[in-house]
Amino acid sequence: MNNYLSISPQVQQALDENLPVVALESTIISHGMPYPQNVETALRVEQTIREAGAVPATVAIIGGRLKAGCTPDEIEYLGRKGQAVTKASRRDLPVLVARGMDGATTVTTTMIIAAMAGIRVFATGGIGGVHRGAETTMDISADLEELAMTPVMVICAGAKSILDLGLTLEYLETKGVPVIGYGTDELPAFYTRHSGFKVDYRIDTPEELAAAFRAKLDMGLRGGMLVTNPIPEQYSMPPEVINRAIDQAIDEANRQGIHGKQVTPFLLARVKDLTGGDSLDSNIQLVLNNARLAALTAAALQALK
Ligand code: PSU
Ligand code: MN
Repeated sequence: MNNYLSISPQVQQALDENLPVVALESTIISHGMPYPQNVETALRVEQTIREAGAVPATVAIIGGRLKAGCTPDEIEYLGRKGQAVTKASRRDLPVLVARGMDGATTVTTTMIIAAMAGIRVFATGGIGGVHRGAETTMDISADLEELAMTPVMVICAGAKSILDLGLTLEYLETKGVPVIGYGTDELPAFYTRHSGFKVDYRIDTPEELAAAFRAKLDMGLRGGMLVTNPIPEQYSMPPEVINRAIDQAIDEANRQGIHGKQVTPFLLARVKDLTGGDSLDSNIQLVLNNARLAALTAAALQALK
C-alpha cells in the first residue's frame, strides 16, 4: 500500500472478504468513446460485472489520487471531460500525482494501480501494441512492457488492426507474456473474430484461465497474462468495412504527422467516424462480453486461494 492510493469502500470490502474484483480502465471512457455513450457503457460494464457476481473497480487518477474504484459521479466527470483529461501511461504518473491532476488510466496504468490494490483481473476492449510502421517510428505501446512486468490478467478482445498484429505477438513472445485465446486458436482482431494469427494456447473455461494464472503467480514468474476473447459473432463487423476504415485512418494520421500518445486516440476516433457509428456498437458489446468473462474468471481465481 502507498500514500497515493485510494481504494473505494466497496472495493476495499470486497478485497477484505476475498470476493472477486474486476478492474476497469478509464482511457476507454475519456478517449475511447464519445460522450454520452462512454459514460453509459462504463456504468453498464460495472453493472454486468455485478450481475456476474463480482465487484467492479473502475480505475482513474482524480486530483492526484490513484483510485481503485470510481463513483458514478467520477465516471460522469471523466466521460464529460473526455480528451481534456490527460491520458496517463506509466511515465505520466509521477507528475500527475505530484501536481494533484486528473488522469485517465490506460491498460498500463490500470494494471499498475490494480496491482497496488491487490486486484488480479482486469477487463477492457483492446490493448495497445506494436504499431504498423514501428520499424521506423518505434511506436510500441507501453501496455506490452506492463504485461511483461505486472501481475494482472488482462481480458480483451484482441487488438485492433490499427496495430501490426504479427509484430505485437512477436513482442509479447519475447517478453514472456502468455497469450491465450478464449474458445479460439486464433488471435481475435477486436471488431472481427479472425486475424489469421495463432495464439499460444486455447482455453475454454474461466476455471482453466484462473488455474493458469494462479500457476504463473505461484511460480513467481513476473508479469501478467493476456486473454483474448473474440467479439460475439452477431456483433462482429465485415472485415472489408473495418479494414478500409483503418487503412484510411492510418493514412490520415501519417499525412497529418500525428505522433506519440495522440496516435491511438486519433485512429480510434477516425475509425468510429468512418464507419458511421457501427464500430461503436461493436465496441460496446465486446467490452460487455469481456466484463462477464472477467467476473467469472475473478471468481474462479478466488476459489483457488
Ligand atoms: N485500443 C483500443 N481501445 C482503447 C485503447 C486502445 O481499442 O481505448 C486505449 C487503451 O487505454 C490502451 C491505450 O491502453 O489506448 C494504448 O495507447 P497507446 O497505443 O498510446 O499505448
Ligand atoms: Mn504509442
